[in-house]
Amino acid sequence: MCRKQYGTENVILSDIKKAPPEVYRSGPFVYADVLDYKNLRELVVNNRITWLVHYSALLSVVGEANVALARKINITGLHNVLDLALESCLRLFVPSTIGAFGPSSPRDPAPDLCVQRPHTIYGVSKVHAELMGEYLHHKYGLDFRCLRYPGIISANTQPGGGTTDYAVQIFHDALSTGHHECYLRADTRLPMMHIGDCHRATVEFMHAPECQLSLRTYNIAAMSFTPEEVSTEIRKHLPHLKVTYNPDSVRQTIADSWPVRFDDSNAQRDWGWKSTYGLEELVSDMLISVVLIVIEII
Ligand code: VAH
Repeated sequence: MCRKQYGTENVILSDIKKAPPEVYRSGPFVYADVLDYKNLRELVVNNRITWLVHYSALLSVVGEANVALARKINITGLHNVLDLALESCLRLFVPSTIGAFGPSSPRDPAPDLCVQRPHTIYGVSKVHAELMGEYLHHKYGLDFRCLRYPGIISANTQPGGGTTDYAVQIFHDALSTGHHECYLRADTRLPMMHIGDCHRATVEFMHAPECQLSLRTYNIAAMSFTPEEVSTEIRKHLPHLKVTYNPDSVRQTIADSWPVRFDDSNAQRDWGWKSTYGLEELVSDMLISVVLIVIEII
């Protein structure tokens, strides 16, 4: 979406590992390690970067399995990016998450401003990112912008060690084996969003005039569903889908500490946020997208 808006050659994707062929062929792709400040600075200076969109992080479940690495990537990596943004006068977008809330937060719905005492290193690091970004905005004028994403559902990404991964895997299972074993209880409701809405929200928010923003960090919402509800919607297309439930204590405990729904009224009022994918549209699009990926692979 950014490349449509700003031109392919003006948007550089980066990672510490090789990109899939279709990503590599889509435009500029470089190596960038958030723990290597010199590497980041060279990229910014050599390419006259103006916006930095910082997605590197260990997600909720994988972070709990490797707290030291999560702290390095999610906090030290973030500080490198914050320092570079100040040094090079960059505008900075950093995503936060429903994981930035905890069991003592209002859960249904969770507003933008409330108690945030998450019980994961992922959540703690994201609250830190929110607070550090807002501090540097108020003290030095850094154009820091942050959206709290729901669970993002995309056919093109492999589950990345998150608590919401089931909501991607179920589509692949429905089209391959016809059976999905869910690691959450059937009634576990979580905020979710189609990748198309996520990308559009991010670009629209980055574009929003500064004068319209009453906050630096906003919740964005689209839908909330349970494993049972998404399974029922998939069965409208694939009646044979069988789902068994085998709750995993780590992921169930994390999910039970997160908001059930987001209040995103500030994003709607300040910069006109409005989602376009509901559960029906998400399921239809995901099934088509996963089929197209399978066809491409064959
Ligand atoms: C996770 N998918 O499950 C991520 C996300 C909203 C949750 O941050 O950890």
